[in-house]
Amino acid sequence: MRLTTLCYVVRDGQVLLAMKKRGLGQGKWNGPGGKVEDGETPEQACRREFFEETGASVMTLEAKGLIEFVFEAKPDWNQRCHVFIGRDLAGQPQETEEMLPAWYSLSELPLDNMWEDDALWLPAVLNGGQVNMRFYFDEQSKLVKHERI
Ligand code: 8OG
Repeated sequence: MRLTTLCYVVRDGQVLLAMKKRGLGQGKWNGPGGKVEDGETPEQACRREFFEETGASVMTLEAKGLIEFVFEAKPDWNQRCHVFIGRDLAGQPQETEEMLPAWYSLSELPLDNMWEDDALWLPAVLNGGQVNMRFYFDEQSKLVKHERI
């Protein structure tokens, strides 16, 4: 299964999200992140992806758990995703070829324009919690079931 990362930088009651401009999840708001390359730790991959997608560097990362995304009709898309909360940025997030970053209030997450499962775990993680869950999606990338892992 592909290893991936997600990073949510939190500052002053806001979280940095980014709208994915291409590929899996296009048009959705999400934390920056992506594939862990060979020889990288999830934390290294998280820092690299964050920089590639926002042009800023995240200084401090806190591991928040693991989520498995299972696409039964498209096993190539299956992922084991390491979730991080980030603090302290060097540089200003800016639009890149892949993502358009924006700060959202922690109390006004754009959940209608995020992956459907995010509503089930992201608020708790942003509130200091951990996540260890598996989500199953059908061929239209609709969430069909979930379980704790
Ligand atoms: O390398 P690539 O951008 O294709 O990696 C996919 C990214 O999309 C990775 O950061 C994880 C993220 N992603 C999914 N599904 C879901 C989901 O259901 N919720 C969230 N928040 N992110 C997801 O692939």
